[in-house]
Amino acid sequence: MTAPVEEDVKVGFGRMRRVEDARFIRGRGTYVDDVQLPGMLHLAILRSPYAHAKIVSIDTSAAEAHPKVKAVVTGATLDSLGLAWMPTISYDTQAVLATDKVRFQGQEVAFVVAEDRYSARDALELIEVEYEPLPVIADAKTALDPGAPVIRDDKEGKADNHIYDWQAGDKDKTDAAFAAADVVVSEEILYPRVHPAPLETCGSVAHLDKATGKLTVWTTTQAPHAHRTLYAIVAGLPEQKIRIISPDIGGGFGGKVGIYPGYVLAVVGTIVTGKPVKWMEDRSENLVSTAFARDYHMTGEIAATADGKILGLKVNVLADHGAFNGVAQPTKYPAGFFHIFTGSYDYGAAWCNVTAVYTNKAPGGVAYACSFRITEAVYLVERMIDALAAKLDMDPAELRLRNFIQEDQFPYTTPTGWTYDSGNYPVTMRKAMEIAGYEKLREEQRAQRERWAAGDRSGTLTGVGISFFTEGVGAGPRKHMDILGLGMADGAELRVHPTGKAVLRLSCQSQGQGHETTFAQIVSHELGIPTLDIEVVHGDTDQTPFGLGTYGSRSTPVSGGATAVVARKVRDRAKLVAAAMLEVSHEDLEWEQGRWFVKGDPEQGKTIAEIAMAAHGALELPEGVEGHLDATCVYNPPDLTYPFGAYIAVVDVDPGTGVVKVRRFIAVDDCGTRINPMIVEGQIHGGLADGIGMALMQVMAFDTDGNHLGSSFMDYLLPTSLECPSWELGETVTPSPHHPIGAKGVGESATVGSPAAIVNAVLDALKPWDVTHADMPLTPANVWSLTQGRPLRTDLAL
Ligand code: MCN
Ligand code: CUN
Repeated sequence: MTAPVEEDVKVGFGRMRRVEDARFIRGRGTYVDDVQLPGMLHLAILRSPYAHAKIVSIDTSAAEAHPKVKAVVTGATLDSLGLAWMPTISYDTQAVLATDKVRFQGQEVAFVVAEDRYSARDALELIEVEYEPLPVIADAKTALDPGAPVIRDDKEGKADNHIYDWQAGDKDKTDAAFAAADVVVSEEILYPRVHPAPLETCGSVAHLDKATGKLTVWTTTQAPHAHRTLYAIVAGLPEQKIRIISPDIGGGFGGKVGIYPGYVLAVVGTIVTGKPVKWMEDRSENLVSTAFARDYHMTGEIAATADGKILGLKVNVLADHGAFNGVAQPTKYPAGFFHIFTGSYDYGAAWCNVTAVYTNKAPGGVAYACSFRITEAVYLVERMIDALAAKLDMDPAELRLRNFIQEDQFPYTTPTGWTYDSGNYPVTMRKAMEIAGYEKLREEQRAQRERWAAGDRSGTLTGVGISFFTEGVGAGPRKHMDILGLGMADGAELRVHPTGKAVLRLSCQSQGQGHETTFAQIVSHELGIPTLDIEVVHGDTDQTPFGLGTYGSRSTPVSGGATAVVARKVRDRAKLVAAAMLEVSHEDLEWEQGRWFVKGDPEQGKTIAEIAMAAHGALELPEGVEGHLDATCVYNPPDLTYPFGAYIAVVDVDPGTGVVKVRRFIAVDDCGTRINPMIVEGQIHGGLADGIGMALMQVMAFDTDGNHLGSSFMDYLLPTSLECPSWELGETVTPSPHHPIGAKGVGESATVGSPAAIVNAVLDALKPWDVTHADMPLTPANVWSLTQGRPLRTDLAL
């Protein structure tokens, strides 16, 4: 249903092909690994084979004797410099190189810098480490057992593996709602550990110029300014002497938000050797050690009346954070925005408790298209709604429609205190049902079940699954949201050159989302300058204003706001200059896209290009009006924006083999004003594919010794086009009332919303066996086992 791009829109919003693709499809992008500097050395990291073990001794002498090795550094060396531990963005600490013991398989133990990548790797083999294995916590459920081995005994006085307990909502009110309910349904729901697995792994090229004292780091980061400040704080380097360049990035998906030991080691490498040093992870390193997502063990309880009016929701979460708490969340919210778990429904009471624990697994980044844990929250509530529908024997679409927050209730404050900006959920839901042909699908299913009941069990069973999500994206506001004290506002800077061409400098950083196109489109929309005449500069701290970067789909809500506001500042300045040019009062001027003209006399006007030239020229300007048209702005968003959508998955399940095929996927998204509908659809396509991956294929599994069972793409499966149907997209447009152009973020919507639809669909297909529960990933083996030993119901009407 995606319309082809017949003709690119030239000015403002609309479909146009991405300007950055001109270099990407020609293989002319510049990624970190493309950076080559004279005399550059290569760094490789020795990683722990054990999940938990004491380091008895390390002998580096053979590695040091390797002819091409320039340096070998261990935790002990870093310790002597006070750099063995670094703070994480969640106010924890993390070992840069292990000193006392290793705490997860793949942890950084030592590094080698050598003349080439291969010699560095070879030399790793020459380092002798003696380990003394310790008992392992590989299952979060055992982390708090009495007598469990204490993983973080580096922390003074720490006698258990508890990280935090955190609550939201009103417990008493929720208990009262439950007491008054006709039905209560509870479910244990696991959101398994998954990995963002971007095309480009993580890496850095660090260069400390001894002559100038300037440290330049080309690095795979989604947040260059935040990295600069954190390097300054952690390493004690003067911030003006640090330049972070985040060049073209081959996918981030949240995995490139945090600061990993490898990044820090590249900096240590250049300091130690005096040469530029490159560190680039290989695929296994990326999978084993860098960023995880989810790992939420959730117990949900939902209360309702007999006719399906929801009264309350309770959730208890056990969160597995791995060996170091490195999860990126705004400081006030240790469990991110999980407590937007009440979903898209109107009921008065909700409560959640999140208990986080340490385990012997890799620590997390923000990780994987999550808008700070909303992925888990949406999955939970959408599974709970289906469980309730099954209990009440109600159609899951009907149950949702009966409980939606209504249009006139917006802005709507949830029972956990979040204010949704705008929405019209029933319309979006009905649109998805219409595209799906919902009633017809149910008829098809009924006929199929009758046929099975009558004994003809050939072919597959159809399942139809729904998920309706509301996300909260666009962190700040800065007063409420910060990371390590840095507020979440974004800067933008706009220069309009004498010839009317413009350069926009942004604090956010694209990892493939098409910012060079869409942010130019925002300026174009506001000023009428053709989009292709606007250059977007981002990803270089020396060239762009401060801001906290790209994640939580915050670029459009925050930097997009900054861009619209800065363009409006330019437009206001242009008005004064135009008034001087036309020798009229500025109050007599009116704007149309691209020009100011005299009210009632449209012939009398000046285009932005004419005004730009005059603003740089010798024209006499009115008192107080500066020359030029350049402007800057810092945008502090008043609140999050709340995109939403209705997803319907149609699956064919073969109960004999357990194979699930996603036959159709209908996604109706509402992200407010769409700047570039083609890019929005591309974001949704990617997220839906991700959803199939998580629902059906992906899991980071460990054995009881904490050995990682998915260190290559042979074991950790990614979805391909073969698993994806031809997506059927629809849209509704409900602008955000508090965003300058009414846009909400969309970059994570489909990843957040889609897994529940697929799981709900598979369970729907298996309804004849009364299967009501399954955990992701729904691999053939998992699905097959769900029906084993269960009688097939033959009385089933839907
Ligand atoms: N857009 C639009 N109209 C809207 C909303 C967005 O045209 N109403 C456009 C934007 O201008 C931008 C794109 O859609 O070009 C995504 O915008 P937004 O929703 O603001 O998200 P961000 O740009 O902040 O991107 C971050 C988001 C996140 S957090 C993850 S994770 C993810 C995602 O984007 N990682 C991605 N999509 C990704 N896409 C690619 N190709 N690579 C990743 O790593
Ligand atoms: Cu949570 S993944 Mo995205 O926010 O970079």
